[in-house]
Parts: sequence; structure tokens; C-alpha cells
Amino acid sequence: MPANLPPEYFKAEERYLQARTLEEKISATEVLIRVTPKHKGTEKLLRTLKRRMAKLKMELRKKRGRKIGRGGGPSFAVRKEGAAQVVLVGLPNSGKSKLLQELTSARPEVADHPFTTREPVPGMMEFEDVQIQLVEVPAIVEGSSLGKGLGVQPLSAVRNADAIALVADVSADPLEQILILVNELNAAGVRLNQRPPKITVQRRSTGGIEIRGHEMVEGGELEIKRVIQERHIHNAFVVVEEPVTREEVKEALDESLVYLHAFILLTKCDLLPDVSKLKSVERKFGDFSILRADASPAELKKSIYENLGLIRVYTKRPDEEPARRPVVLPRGSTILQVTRAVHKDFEKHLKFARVWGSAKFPGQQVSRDHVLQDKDVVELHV
Ligand SMILES: Nc1nc2c(ncn2[C@@H]2O[C@H](COP(=O)(O)OP(=O)(O)O)[C@@H](O)[C@H]2O)c(=O)[nH]1
Ligand SMILES: [Mg+2]
Repeated sequence: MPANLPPEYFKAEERYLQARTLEEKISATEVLIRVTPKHKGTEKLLRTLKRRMAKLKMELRKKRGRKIGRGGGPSFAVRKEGAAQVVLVGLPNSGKSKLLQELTSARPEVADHPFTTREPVPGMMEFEDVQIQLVEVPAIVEGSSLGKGLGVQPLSAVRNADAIALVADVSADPLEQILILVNELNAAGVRLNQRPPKITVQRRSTGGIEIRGHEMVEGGELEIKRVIQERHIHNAFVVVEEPVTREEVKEALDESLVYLHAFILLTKCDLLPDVSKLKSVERKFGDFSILRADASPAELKKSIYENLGLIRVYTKRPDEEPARRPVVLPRGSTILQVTRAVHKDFEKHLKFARVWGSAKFPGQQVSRDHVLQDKDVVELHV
């Protein structure tokens, strides 16, 4: 059976072949495993890749003399704890460690020499009754995606996050720093504050390629077919839901891309920023929230929490007090999602729910698709 390997596979293979360090080899192999389609024809290849990965990690462990990567998650990514993970990404000396110290109980070294932090450092930020994990990622420099500085390792540590804080020092040129960060992340397949083009590809085993909405593709049906076949996909049902350019078709089919929410966090505001430079950041990144690190810790924590697009819901049983710890869910979640989060079997048994907070009146009975707000209390009747 043919393996049907996508172009990202060959790109990653090229990266693997050119890798000079173990870290680079691991990162490339990670991508190879991720983008290899999972079917009978690739079983042997996947086995080989996984064996290679295990070997590389063992070598790295030996080299570092300790264990890396926990819980079988992607290497370099820090295992998530708390309601969400926010990674602090910035150039050397941008003030990442200092932020982590101020907002969490982690005690990373703060120093005025670059690359003090060489591995991701997690810390837990307490905001009211929610815990948000902040992770300082080793510094990124112009060319990180090509192996400069600490190489691609810091870039690969962000892929698993729920949000990215782009940390920029206002006493240097903040716009230039943010542009470098965005470019390097882009080159590593991380898209910020964007959504993937609305194209879905459902693979199937026979029937050729069927496309709905091909008139919305730049270059038409022939073009989209060409891109799909380039990926060695020969049987699929494809739906295009919005007008897309050639480039967007490629993006939509590139499984190695991740789409993350990002915001800007300006540091060293005490060093009298050049106002015109700050204005240029606002102009260029109007669709990013811009937070200042010189806000009080309480305000800063609140802004970070608000950037995550989460809501807290306190569930209760009839005639009992609401739970002290909230269930934390994405904004827009409904009664149904709360029910699932509480217990996977609850959904079938849910009779009705009452809501305090977002309901028209306290304790109103609502349907299972009622959209909840932060701090709602929900009484589940099962
Ligand atoms: N004046 C001033 N200096 C800061 C601030 N934050 C960090 N620094 C200094 O900048 C240098 C780098 O800080 P650090 O947090 O280690 O940066 P990192 O490399 O991004 O982790 C250190 O000398 C810090 O004392 C700040 O808000 N104001
Ligand atoms: Mg640091």
C-alpha cells in the first residue's frame, strides 16, 4: 500500500537530515511522526520513526544526565497543569523570568545575560480561584527557526500551549522584537490570532476526490485538486466554505500548522518607553491585546485570564452549596458542556438545569443549550 506522505513530511525529513544537534533531530522527528498519515501503508514507517525517537531521547537523556519529557507528551513541551497554559515567549533579556517571578511562585534566575533560561520553566499563577500555568520558554532570536541561538527547541515548546504571551521590552524597539517573534513562530508553523481557512478534508478509501465549493478557490477545481494530489491524497470529500487563495488552500491542508491565541506583554515600562514606538506596536498589532507588565500583579493576572477566553462555572446539587472550585470551560460553553465536564455519563441523565447569574432571573430553569457566563452557578438535575 502506498504511504501517501504529505509535503510537510519531506520538509521535515530535509530538516532532520540537516540537523546538527540532538534537539533539532528530535524536533524534526516529532514533526515526521505527526504528519505521517496513520494507516496500514505507513505502519512500518511509523514504527521506525518511533524507534528513532526513543533512541534520540535516550541519547539526550544521557547527554543531559537526567530525564526529559514527561507523560509521553511532546518533548520540550511542559505537561499542562491548571486550567490553561500560557507560554511567555521573548527575545533574550526581555524580562520573561522577572514576570514569572512576579506572577507565580516559580523562582527562575533573573539575570542580565542572554540565554539564562535554557529549558522551559513552569510556574503556577493563581487568579482568584483559577490556576493558570505560565511557562517561560527559552529565548527566541532572529533565526531560531533555522537553528540560531538555542535553535528550534523554544519554538517547539509553544505548540501545545493554550495561549502565547509575546514579551517585548519597551526600552529596546518593541515593534521590532514582536515582528521577530511572530516571524520565527510563523516559520515554525505557529499561526497567531488567525483561524485556519474553512476547508475540510474528509479522507475516504474509494470514490476519488469530490469537492464542494470549488468555485470559491483561486484557480478553481483544477488548482485545489492539484494541491490535494500533491499531498498524495487520492480519495477524499472536500468542502470549501469561503473564498480562498492558492496559499490558503495549502495552509488548510498543512497538518503541521497550529493556530494559537496570542497577546502582547510589554515589560520594563519603568524605563520610559518611546511613545512613538508604542504607538507603532498598537498600529501594527491592533488585533492583539496589549498588556503592560507594570500593572499591579492583580490587574495583570486578571488581564491574562481574560485573554484566555475562559469562563468559570460553579456546579451545585439541589439543596446544596455550590462547589468551591469552578469548572473552567471555553467562553460560549453551554449547560451541556458543563454536564459533560462534571461526568461523562451525566449527559444522558440530565433532566433540567437552573442557572444563577446569566439567567433572566435567579434560579431560572434553562435548556441544555443555554450559553453560560463567567461565574454562573449551575444546578444540575439528573
Ligand atoms: N528596569 C527594569 N529592568 C527589568 C525589568 N524586568 C526585567 N528587567 C531586567 O532585565 C534583565 C533580564 O531580565 P530577565 O527576566 O532575566 O529576562 P529574560 O531573559 O527574558 O528571562 C535583568 O537584568 C532584569 O533585572 C523591568 O520591568 N524593569
Ligand atoms: Mg529567563
